[in-house]
Amino acid sequence: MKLNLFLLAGMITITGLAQDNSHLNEHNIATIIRTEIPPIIDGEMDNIWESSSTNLIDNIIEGIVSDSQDLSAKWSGLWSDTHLYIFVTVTDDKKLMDSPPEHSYFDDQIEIFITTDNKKPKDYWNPKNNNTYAFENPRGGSSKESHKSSVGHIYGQKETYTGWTLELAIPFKDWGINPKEGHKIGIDIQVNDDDISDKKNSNARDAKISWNSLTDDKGGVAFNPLLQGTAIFK
Ligand SMILES: [Ca+2]
Ligand SMILES: [Ca+2]
Ligand SMILES: [Ca+2]
Ligand SMILES: [Ca+2]
Repeated sequence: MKLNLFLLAGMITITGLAQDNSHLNEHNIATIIRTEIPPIIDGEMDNIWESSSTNLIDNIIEGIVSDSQDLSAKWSGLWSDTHLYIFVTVTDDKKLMDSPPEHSYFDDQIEIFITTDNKKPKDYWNPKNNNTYAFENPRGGSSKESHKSSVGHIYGQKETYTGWTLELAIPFKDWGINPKEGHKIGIDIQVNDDDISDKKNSNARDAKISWNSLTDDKGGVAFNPLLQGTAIFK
């Protein structure tokens, strides 16, 4: 599957000076708990999610976030023999989707980057890599995999009073692996926030937060998988 160049373009932040900020990465470690009961993929938190651990998406890597109502988020993971499940809860005061679908990264959107074996290859987008995945999940739009072919993940979203949620099921058969306890993946989850209409700020998002990356320079985690944290299956 060819690269989604639109997504790539959107993930690039023009920064003037090219700096190597990979040393700034703090490498968070998340725990993904095994579940025998699959969650219902509908954007609502099933009881089974109560057994998962919560990871705060709290690094501001672009723009200004005025408070937690403006933009804050957290994610949890579960795994079974067949799937990785991810739940993201976003708090966002103004829900805005005013950019064309191919530029949905300029709206309210969740981006997920995964290295299936935690090896985090330097050339993340090299088509020869079969261990790298990227997803974009615009609020109210179609969640899609932007890197690597797949028979498809399934997802559910829900609007909440304070923001929105995303619930995702990714089949391991797409990754060609049968993970066991102790398996590690590289992962970062980021949330874009658009609050000001494009007519006023010329087609740009207003802020971006991440779980692990501390920078969006040079395209951030989209081009440097070393900016991913690590999640361990338990
Ligand atoms: Ca659910
Ligand atoms: Ca906001
Ligand atoms: Ca927009
Ligand atoms: Ca928003």
